[in-house]
Amino acid sequence: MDYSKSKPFPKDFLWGASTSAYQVEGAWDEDGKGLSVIDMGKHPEGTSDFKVASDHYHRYKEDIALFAEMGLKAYRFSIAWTRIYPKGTGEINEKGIAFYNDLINELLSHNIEPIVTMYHFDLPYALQEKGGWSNRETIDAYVNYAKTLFKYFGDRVKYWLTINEQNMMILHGAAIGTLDPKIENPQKELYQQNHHMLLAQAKAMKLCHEMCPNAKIGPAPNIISIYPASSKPEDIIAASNFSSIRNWLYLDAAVFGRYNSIAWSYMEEKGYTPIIQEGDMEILKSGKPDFIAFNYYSTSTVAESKNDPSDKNSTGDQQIAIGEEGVYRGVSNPYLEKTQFGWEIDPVGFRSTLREINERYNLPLLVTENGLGAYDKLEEGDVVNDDYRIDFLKKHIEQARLAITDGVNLIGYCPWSAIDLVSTHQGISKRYGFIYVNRDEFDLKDLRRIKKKSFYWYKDVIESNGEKT
Ligand code: BGP
Repeated sequence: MDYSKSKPFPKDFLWGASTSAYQVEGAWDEDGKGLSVIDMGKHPEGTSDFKVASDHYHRYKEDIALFAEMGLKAYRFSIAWTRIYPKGTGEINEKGIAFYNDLINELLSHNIEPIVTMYHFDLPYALQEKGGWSNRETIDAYVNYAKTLFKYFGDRVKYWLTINEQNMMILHGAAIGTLDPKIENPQKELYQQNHHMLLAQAKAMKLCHEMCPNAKIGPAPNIISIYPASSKPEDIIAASNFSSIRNWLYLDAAVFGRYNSIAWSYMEEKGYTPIIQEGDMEILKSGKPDFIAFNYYSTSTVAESKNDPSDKNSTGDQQIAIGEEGVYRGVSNPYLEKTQFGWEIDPVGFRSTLREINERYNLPLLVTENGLGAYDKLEEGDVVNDDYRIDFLKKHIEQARLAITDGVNLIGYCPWSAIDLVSTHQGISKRYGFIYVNRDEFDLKDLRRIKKKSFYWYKDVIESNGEKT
């Protein structure tokens, strides 16, 4: 399609940017905050922990002023469950409520729409000690937490996201730091946890509609097109297998309240099917999302399984396709370049992903993450020339516009990340932000904020409603 003939971005398009609490806030044990599984996790050698992160907890006003200067219409952030309920449930921590009240009010005073992720990887450790998502009581704890969020913030927050990247927690929990190391046979247990998360999500969506009739709520998995390595029929089946296991399992459950049949037969074959209690399927059906939020970084390309253990070429990274014996085998795509961290760059795949989700669910779509992790260099005079990031985002925005022209109801685009923050497992050196934070892995320096070249570029994009990229 000819880009010049494509439709414009809608007038009220939510040009935004994203962060998550534990990666940006710091203040890990301040003002009554409890410990999360992330606080208790190990960090790969040479990478920072999350104790100070970007110190956003203390500098949110300065940061929001910068977001406003950039012209953001929306800011997608997560609430740390452990600031609201230090033990996951029980007593509310008023200081946590106060912090997010202030943050939300600050955003609104700058006309920035808050988009709130209720849970972004940081499960309260007190719940983990009682079995985490393996324990059905965690469903109740999550619903109780959701109720508190709707009660205190529902008068001002119109967009809610239930769970960030549930699919990545199931498939790559060890890499992102959410997998409980005590679980011996993780796969089967993880699908039981997955079932519980799906129930918690459905209940929260229903509750949101009851308590905040003007708000909208949706899931936020990581969804990507899966390409077959060739036109060989077995490769096509492998791609379909992986897509069902990685993508559609999560969205079919969220939207239709049922398990995807290919994913279910996969779980049966492997012995991973969860125990489903009476009434569970009704609960799943009772939660209806108003939109689908999703994170997109790259596509995956897969070939038929070789049916031997060499298929298990796990790299421990959430965006690099692994394989599974008898199911599929991840291969690299010869047509795509890679980032400095080995993630394939595929703007056209972004359009294809948007089209696929739209065709399957026919719901409004909101992109809650997309971006380029790179080793940025702070040059003399406080300059960061991140032209590679501009190039990456520009190409994705152009493809998003083509998807809109294809008929996709895309309501917003929130790249990762609004400001530099600590990556899930690759430290602060893997930067994504429009705003540079002056610190290294272990030297916190002065943590001062510096506008990157991409900051000025994104400001122009927003100002022109996507006409100028
Ligand atoms: C997603 C997560 C984010 C974020 C991003 C980039 O999986 O939702 O929390 O970190 O990926 O990943 P990374 O930090 O590993 O580069």
